[in-house]
Amino acid sequence: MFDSLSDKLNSTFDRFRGRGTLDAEDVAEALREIRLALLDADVALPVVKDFIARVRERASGAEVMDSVTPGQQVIKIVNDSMVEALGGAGAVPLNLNAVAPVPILLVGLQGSGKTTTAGKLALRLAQKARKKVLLASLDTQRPAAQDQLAQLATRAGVPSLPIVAGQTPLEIARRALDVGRREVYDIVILDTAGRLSIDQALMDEVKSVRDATSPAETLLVVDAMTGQDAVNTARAFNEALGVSGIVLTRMDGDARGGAALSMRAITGAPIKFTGSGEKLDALEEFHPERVASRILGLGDVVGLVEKAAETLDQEEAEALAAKMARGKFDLEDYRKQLNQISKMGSLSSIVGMLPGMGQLKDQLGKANLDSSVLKRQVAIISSMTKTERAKPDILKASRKKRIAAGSGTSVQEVNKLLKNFDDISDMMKRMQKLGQKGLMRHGMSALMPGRFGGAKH
Ligand SMILES: Nc1nc2c(ncn2[C@@H]2O[C@H](COP(=O)(O)OP(=O)(O)OP(=O)(O)O)[C@@H](O)[C@H]2O)c(=O)[nH]1
Ligand SMILES: [Mg+2]
Repeated sequence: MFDSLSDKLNSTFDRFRGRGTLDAEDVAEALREIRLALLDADVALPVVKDFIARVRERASGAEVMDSVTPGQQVIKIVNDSMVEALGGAGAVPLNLNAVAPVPILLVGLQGSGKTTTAGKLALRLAQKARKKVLLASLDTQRPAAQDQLAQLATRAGVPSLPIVAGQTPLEIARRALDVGRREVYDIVILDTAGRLSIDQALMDEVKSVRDATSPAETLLVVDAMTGQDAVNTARAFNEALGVSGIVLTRMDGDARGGAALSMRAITGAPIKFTGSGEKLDALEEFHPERVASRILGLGDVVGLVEKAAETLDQEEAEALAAKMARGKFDLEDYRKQLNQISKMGSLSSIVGMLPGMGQLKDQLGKANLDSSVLKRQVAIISSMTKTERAKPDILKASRKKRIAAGSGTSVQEVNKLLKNFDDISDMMKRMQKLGQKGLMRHGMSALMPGRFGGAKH
């Protein structure tokens, strides 16, 4: 599906990959090539423009890390931007938070794959999620449409609503929910009729069904092979109806992939599933990061840059730990530590590297330093002069007032930060004195000043 796009991007990246230096001209050239590749893959023009602008902005602002080449770094930026365009990290699951039987409504143009998708979803929900699913066809347009769904239901091993000749779609929908309630189904999947093009009659019919059933999901089924048209269809349905998610079918075909890339940006609705064949098990959750790595074929580089970023953090943390262990630890170090901690989302990163500090780590973890507190502390230190950071002893009332004002905090908060810092410095000094042997003999309790030793803090 994404083969051609993938090939083109890769030949651009190949030239890039090993380069030691990159100037603005190189990046501009690469962006031109990426732009052409995306347009050629049928990605909608505004989406391409946004994408390129985003990559350009990030590439110009990015700090280059030592252990990766600038080319690799740009490739990583392209990857991240692509993940975003596809909807951000992680699949968006079906929303089933509603009173059972939860109605799921499938809409879309003729032949887009609604009925097949209904069968696929029923199979998935019955087998993987162990739900009791009822399939109902509201398609009174095409002769034998209801039979088609009944047969799919049999293949999926899921019951379907008995066919009553002459009922309108709305009547069938109501009956489906009645049966769903009476027979205690978890989910009722409603398959609607398609039209050759978006017309008022189709929209009115679907709207009346939607209003009568209040579906938890209104899934738009679109054929990825229709390229730019798929996006226009999605936009029209979304404007008329409001869709909660998109199922992109025929991803197994030789479509150029643009629809997948444009869909989220144009409609705002997440792609929830993709269909990749006629068989009932050919339905996949849509994971933007996996799709991006399929398109870019860059798993290696992305992993490498992520690792480098981690190592950078790791190296900084180790340098800090060494300083702490030597008892040389000033407010500047403390600020770095706070930054590290807020980046890693855990308090224990640095302390955890010191030998035998597991217990303290736990206690620190419990001290409720949430990220806003961390940010305020960093702001306070940032408002100090270099000298003040190195020699906190000189911080008297007037300086504290200035720092509080500069960081948008209070003198009280400045004092609290200094107290925290003192406690940590104290702990460092104790550790110094005890040395490794003392630590083993006395255990962690020898280290604990009031703040970290007691249950309260
Ligand atoms: N290759 C491939 N074929 C698919 C996929 N999904 C559906 N089809 C085929 O596309 C054709 C039309 O699918 P349907 O599910 O009947 O489409 P529909 O939207 O219900 O069509 P109408 O009810 O007529 O509007 C069938 O032959 C399906 O087997 C897919 O993901 N890949
Ligand atoms: Mg159908």
